Order: sequence, then structure tokens, then C-alpha cells
Amino acid sequence: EVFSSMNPFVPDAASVASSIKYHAEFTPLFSPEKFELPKAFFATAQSVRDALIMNWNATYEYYNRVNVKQAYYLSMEFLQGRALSNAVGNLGLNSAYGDALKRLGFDLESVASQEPDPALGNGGLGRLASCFLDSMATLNYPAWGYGLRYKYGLFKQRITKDGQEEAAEDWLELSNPWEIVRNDVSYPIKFYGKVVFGSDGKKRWIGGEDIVAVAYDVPIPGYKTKTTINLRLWSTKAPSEDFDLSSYNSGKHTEAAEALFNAEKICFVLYPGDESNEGKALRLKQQYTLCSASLQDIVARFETRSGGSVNWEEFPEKVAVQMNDTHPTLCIPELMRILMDLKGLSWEDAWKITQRTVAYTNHTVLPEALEKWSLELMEKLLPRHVEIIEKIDEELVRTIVSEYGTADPSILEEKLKAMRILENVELPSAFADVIVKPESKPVTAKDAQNGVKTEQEEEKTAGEEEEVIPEPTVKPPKMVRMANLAVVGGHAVNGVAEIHSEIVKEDVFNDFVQLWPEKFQNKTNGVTPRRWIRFCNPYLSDIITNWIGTEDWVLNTEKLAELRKFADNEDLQSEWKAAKKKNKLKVVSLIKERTGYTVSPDAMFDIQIKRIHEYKRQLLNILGIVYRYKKMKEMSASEREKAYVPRVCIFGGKAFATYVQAKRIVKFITDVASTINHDPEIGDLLKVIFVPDYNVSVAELLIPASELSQHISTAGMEASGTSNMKFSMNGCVLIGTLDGANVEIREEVGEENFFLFGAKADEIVNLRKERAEGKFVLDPTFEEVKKFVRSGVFGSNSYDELIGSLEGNEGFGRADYFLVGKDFPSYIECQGKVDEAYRDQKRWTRMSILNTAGSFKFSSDRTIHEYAKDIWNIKQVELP
Ligand code: DL6
Repeated sequence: EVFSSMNPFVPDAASVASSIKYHAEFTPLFSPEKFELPKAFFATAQSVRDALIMNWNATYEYYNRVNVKQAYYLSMEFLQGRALSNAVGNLGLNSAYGDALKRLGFDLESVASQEPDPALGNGGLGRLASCFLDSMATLNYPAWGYGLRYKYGLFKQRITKDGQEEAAEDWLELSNPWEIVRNDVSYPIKFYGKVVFGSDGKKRWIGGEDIVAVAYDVPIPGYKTKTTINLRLWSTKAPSEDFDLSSYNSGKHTEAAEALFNAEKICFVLYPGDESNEGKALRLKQQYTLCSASLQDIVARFETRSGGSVNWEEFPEKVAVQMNDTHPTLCIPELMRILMDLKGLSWEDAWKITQRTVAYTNHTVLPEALEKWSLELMEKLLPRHVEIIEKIDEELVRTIVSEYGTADPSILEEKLKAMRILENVELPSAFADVIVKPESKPVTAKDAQNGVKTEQEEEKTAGEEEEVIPEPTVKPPKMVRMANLAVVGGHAVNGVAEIHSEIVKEDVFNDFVQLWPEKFQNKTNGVTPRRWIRFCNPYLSDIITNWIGTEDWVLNTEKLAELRKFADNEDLQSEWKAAKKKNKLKVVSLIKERTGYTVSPDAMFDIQIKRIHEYKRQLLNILGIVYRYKKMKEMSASEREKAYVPRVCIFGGKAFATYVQAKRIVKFITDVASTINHDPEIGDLLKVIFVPDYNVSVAELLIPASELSQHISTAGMEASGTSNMKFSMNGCVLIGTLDGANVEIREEVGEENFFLFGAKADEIVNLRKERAEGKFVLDPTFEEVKKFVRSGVFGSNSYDELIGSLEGNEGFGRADYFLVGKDFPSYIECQGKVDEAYRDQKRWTRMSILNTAGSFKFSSDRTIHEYAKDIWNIKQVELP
């Protein structure tokens, strides 16, 4: 509680209680008669916010005064999780708020559980952004986040007998007590229109549709520091004059408000469906809104802090912009536009400044996830930006030609094809003839004897010998490749785990690496130990603190390594197991409440929680469970009990609304669950649970209770994974492939404390080829499990599309592209080893302790220090 003294608003329980009562009365969101939990939550949050505002103001004022270099993290997603316990914990005010609420007849935990999870993210990418904010604030780095304030976020997941259903997630329904609308911070955003020359000879983007982006600030407190940074979220609205009063008065109510709706809908939903052209345009508008509003804001702050003398060359010395994946790539042309068209800089100066300012993090190597936009759509929506992108592309072509122009023409052609920002677009006119087809050599008499034909003969006989392949009538669409633009326009490109960064360098961007090797680097992800151990697992935290002898590990996670020497200590082991049991009991209640199923806290809790995706292979997990079930059914009761350790297999995660195969997987898991969970022969030996509507708060309950967790992606496909880090920190043993951060986790916790199986990343291409050519014989266990699924045990559904996808049956796509069948036998074998290890509880608890002890590298504090030093070049600034 040392830090409570820094905050005059909340020095002790009595004044905290009066501050809560004050807000309940004077910042009312509910009627005065009752004072129940929801009202207690809002009043408590408002009281904590007072403390945050003071610290926020002090931080902002100090950064302004000393004009520090500041980093800006731009992301379409921030998966913040609940803020109350986190803020109270970071401020060191747990007892003050706990006691104050007790005086008012509440307890802090129940009050905190009233808070809805902000629905501003989808998965790992968004949660990473939020962990980064916590570390930036904690480590006193001058840094801000920028994002969008989605009214409905992603979606609320319901599980019905038909599988997943999506409903709007109205997380702002009762308002958000943490945000502060800044009515004086808003920027115009333009779409459509045209580009003209102004009287000064400069390009001007005029006409079109104008909206306004308004700033909503969310204060982000650091742990045990006064530094409170900012997450600025943009909300969109129409300029007030766009409400058409005369139409409204003439009864055309919908038309009158059309402009208002068009502007507001931009921030309704995260990742709106983009199958339609309207959906695509909406997503592009979202991305541009984030980039334009944030950059206008950053530029304005730079100008203000420069006082009367703005020197644009200093911009990269005061500003670092990090693009979280390719979604904010429009930052590059937008900064160019602002610098050239609004601030009067030359192309050359603007380009140097932009490149030195911007950096890009890649979070996926899945080709379908590397964003491309239709050039036609972009030309309509952002005509000035397309001109700028075309010029960047032209400069890139110039570089490629000067590098490879004298090489074999086919190499030049390949390089241009792979590296250009514009795809399927003719070369700029200055380079129209750089690709010269090899001159056709005259056919000599000797050639003729050897059967070589002249070109004319080739043409004449072509139709006679071979089937003529008709020219495609539809031209391939012209596209803008955002990843290529991000690589070209930024000064640094990083992957998020060592193996991923190697794949980025060796494969995805290899051509760029050859040109600019110095741009590419690795920044292994991390997670905040505050939210992900200290606050979500108080039982384990207390044990760690007692055994290490200090709570410093929350800030210096290297200290966790000291637990290693106690791994076999019986006292620690029994405390450790007791803490796990208490966490498991909480999950038993959660499962009962959310699914109606009763599970035993004595069974092993085996968890896979993440977005549902074929490459993450929830299908491998559930087929493993099906196989286990089949084997159990073939045994007598006593054989079963001897052969298998009781398990509760828990799944959680959302399938993207239009991702049909992922939704089939959800449905299959719930079908298997309902058969197994109702089988009286099986009882507590096996239970399958799908926790609906997985989010950060659910993860905060499940992770501390987990004993085994599954990170079983096809090797090379998971960029990093971050839940693997959280599980390991909480003393959970991992089963996984050599993929993403698993590789580094295994190195740190020790091979013997990680269950490894499956093909390696460098074998995958070959295996896929062999699989497609039908060259390898699938293990009989895999055939057995598929047959069992098809036998109707899990209902009348034959799961043709799902099981078919593993076989490459006609109409069901690529034959087992994710190699579930290939890895199935080694997965089953590995799960056998898991059972064996779990039976020996001493061994298992040792493995668990060594996981926590070895997880110290995966603190986001380490990651943020690396970004600050290697990419952003910013310094820690402690407030006076
Ligand atoms: O880097 C954060 C997170 C990784 O841990 C996951 O492995 C990766 O799948 C995820 N990537 C995305 C990519 N989305 N897009 N575009 O979410 O990033």
C-alpha cells in the first residue's frame, strides 16, 4: 500500500468509502433509491478514475514539458480485460478499496466482477497490445496506444444445439466509467473526393465525404509508479450540419439521418464481414480512420511541443510509430500526405521522415492473412493515397531494377512480381520495357535435325499436338499489398518469436531481406506478469513471494528462477497443489454456471483456449479425446481406471462468424461433449466442456486452474502464441509442437517439463506434398478414430465436411492441409506420457514449479525494453 500516499483522493479506507459514495450520488448512472452491485461498480470505478486522472495529467504535463521522444502503438485491437482490479492492484490500493467496500456492504471481488469485458479485440494480437500498454506504463516509457472505440466490439458467442451463434456485444450499454471523452480533440477524416492542384501548385484532396473522429481516452496505470499513459480510442460521427433538418421535417426521417449513420457505423463492429464490397469499404474506412486521426493528433502534438519553431527533420527524433500488423499500414501514405500536402515538405524529405518514424510488426505468415486491398476500391475511397502508393511502388521498382537489372531477366521479373506493392498492375511507364523477353534465336539446320521448331511452326502445330488452354478472359484484379508497403515504408520489421522471425526472413519477406537485411529482427512476445499471475492468481503469487522472500518478482521476473531450487521441497509442493486446487474449484463453479455440467476438481484440467482455427488444430485435440473415449468403451471399468487418468478437457474460443469450417469444429466439440458427458460408464474419467463466450475474464479464471494446456498448431503456422506463456507462468505443463513461442518456452523450462510431439516446421512442405500425392500411409489409429466418428456415436451428423477435409475428399478442399492425420499417432502417444507423468503427483508438481520458474523470459517488460531500445529509441522517464 506504499503508493496510496501519492494519491490524495484515496489515502485510506474512510476517504475511499466517501469518494465511492460521492460518485454514487453525484455522478449518477442509476436511480437514487437503491445502492446495489452495478451501482457500486460504477461508483468505485469512478472513484479509482479520479486517481488515474491525476496521475494521467501529471504524466502528460511532464512529457510535454521535457518534450520527450514518444512511441505510439497503433492497433485495430486492444483486448483490455476488466480494468478495476487491475487499476486498484497497480495503484497498490487493494486494502483501501477492499475495506472501503466492506464498510459499504460489498466485497471488492463481487464489485469487480460486475465490469463487462471491453469488446475491443479478437485474439492474441489485441491482448498483446494491452500487455504492452501495461509494461510501457510500468516501466515509465513515454508511449501511447491508439485504437478504435467499437460500439459492439467483436460479438458475444452463444452455444446452442446448432453450434456457435453470434450476437451483438453491447459492452457500452451502461456506459464505460474509464473513458474520458475529449470534446476538444477531434479531427476531420475524408473519404472519396478527388485530387486537384491548389493555387500554390500543391496537390489538394477535395470533395467527397467528411466525417469527424473524436478522442476517448482510457488512462493506463503502471504498477507501483505514478506514470499513467493513455489509450486513445477514436469514435466517428458526422459533422452536425450533416443532419438534414428539412428532409426530417418533410417526413424523410431515415434519409435525413443517413450521413449520421454512415459516419457512426464505421466504429460499430470490429472486423465487420468483408465478403461484400460494402463490407470491404467499411473495413478500409476503419483502417484509414485509425491512421489519419492518430497521425493528425501526433503531428499536432509534435507541433505544439516544438513551440514556435517546427523543424520537421526532428520528427523521427520525437515520434516512433509502431504498426501492429498491417492494419495500420495506411499510416505510411497518410504521413506522407500530411507532410507534403499540408506541411509543404518535398517528397524526398517526407519519405525520409516517414521511413525513420514508422516500423511494422508481422503477426502471421498465413498467406491468406497477408492483407491486400483492391486498387479500384482504394482509388475511389482514398485517391490521394493511391497516388502516393503508386509513387512509392515506382521508387521500389527503380531500386529493384538497379539491383537486378543486369541479372537474368527472369530473376528481375520474379523479384518485381514478389516485391512490388501493386499486384497485377503494369510497370510504371518509365520501366515499361525493363523486362525484355529473351530474343528468339534463329533455328539452325542442326536444331531442325534435332526437332527444334521455329516460332511459326510452334504456333502452327500447337493446336494439333496439345490441348489449347484458352486465355483467361477475366484479368486478375489489381491489388495493393499492405505487407509489402509496410516493409518498404518502415525502418524495422519484426516477427514475434524466434522461429517466426526466421520464417519471416527465410520465406515470407526473403526478397526484401536480401535488399535491406538490417531492417529485419525478432521481438519475442511477452505477457504482463501483473494481470497474468499477480492479480489473476493471488494464491500462487503469495506462495511465490513467501518462498522467494520478496514481491519484486512482479517487476523483475528473473527472480522466479529462484523457485527452481525448491522444486522438490515437499512443503512447497503441498502449498503449490493446494493453490491449484482452490483455483480449480473456482472453475468447477464457472463450468456449472455456464454449461450446467458438474466436473470433478480432482480430475486433471486439460485446457485449449484460443481462437478456433484449423491451423490451431482444436480438431486434433477433440479427435484425441474421441480416441480416448473409444478405447475406454472397449475396456472394463477396472481396466479403464488403470489405463487413464481422469480428465476434464476444456475448450474455449470464438470462430470468426464467416469461417464455416471453424464453426463446424465448435459444433463437433459440443456434440462430442454431450455424448461423453452423459455416458454413465465414463463418469468423472472424462468430461468435455466448451466454455461459451471465451474472453479475458474467463481466461483469468481458467489459466490459474489449468494443469495441462494444449498449443498444438501445425509447426510453422502459429507466429508465437501468448497464452502458452501465461499457462507456463501459472505452473501449467504444456503439450505442444515445435512452433511459435513453444520453442523458446521449452528451452527455458527444460525439455523434460514440456510434452513435445509432431512434425517440425522444416518438414511441413514436404509432408504436405507427400500427403497430397497420397504417398504416406496414415496410421491405423487415425483411420479408426474417423470411422468411429462416422459411426453415429455423436449423433446423426456424419461430419462429412469435417472428416472429409482430413481426407481431401472431392469438394472438401486440400487433403489434410494442417496435417492432423500425420501428427495424430505421435499426439496420442504423447498424451499417454502425460497420463503417466500425472499419476506421479510429485513429479508433476515439480514440472509445474519448474514451468513457473522458467517462464521469466516471457514478461512483456522484457519485450518492451527490447522494442524501446532496438526499434523506438525511447528512454524511460520517471516523473519527478
Ligand atoms: O503476436 C500476437 C499473436 C500471436 O501470438 C499469434 O500466434 C498470432 O496468431 C497472432 N496473429 C494474428 C494475426 N492477425 N492478423 N492479421 O492475430 O498474433
